[in-house]
Amino acid sequence: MSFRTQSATPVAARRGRLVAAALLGGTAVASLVAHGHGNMMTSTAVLVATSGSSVSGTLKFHEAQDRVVHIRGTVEGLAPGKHGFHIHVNGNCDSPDGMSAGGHYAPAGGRHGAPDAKERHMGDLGNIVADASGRAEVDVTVQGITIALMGTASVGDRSIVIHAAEDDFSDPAGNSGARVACGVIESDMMRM
Ligand SMILES: [Cu+2]
Ligand SMILES: [Zn+2]
Repeated sequence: MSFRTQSATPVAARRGRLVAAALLGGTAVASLVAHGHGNMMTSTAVLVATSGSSVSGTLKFHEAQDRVVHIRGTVEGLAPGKHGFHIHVNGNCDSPDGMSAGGHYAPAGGRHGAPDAKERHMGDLGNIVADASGRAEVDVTVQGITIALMGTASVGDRSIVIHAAEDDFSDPAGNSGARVACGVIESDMMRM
């Protein structure tokens, strides 16, 4: 967890700038950020392969109700079978091994767990399942997070990481192995 501490300052600064940009970016954007009109809020994570991996994909985040986020998309280039996937704390996929994304997003703490477990990190999403051709369809609904850039459970400008192995839900990180792809969760409003 020392890594998270080291990276906290620059990431916090970047988040602050993004929020400021959102608030200054015009009436429509400011109103969406301030009021969190759920059905208008979408984000996208473009998954980029880490070094030695050929995993790619795109995940769309849609917050239809406040703090109910639907994540949908396709991931390709995987080994067949289950792969852990989580929201990680830093919106930074720059390092070749994906470690720049930091640890699991866990603003309320807790032990690592299954998505439906009583105790879990907020970013614990379970596993995706790749078919024989290495393709996984992702279609999950996550309660208790928001894609808004502000708030105590904001996953905006954080990252989503796909792992080489199955998440077995053991603490601290589910034994899910190397990071094979990483994507920053970016608001679609910021991309326009
Ligand atoms: Cu992870
Ligand atoms: Zn976790």
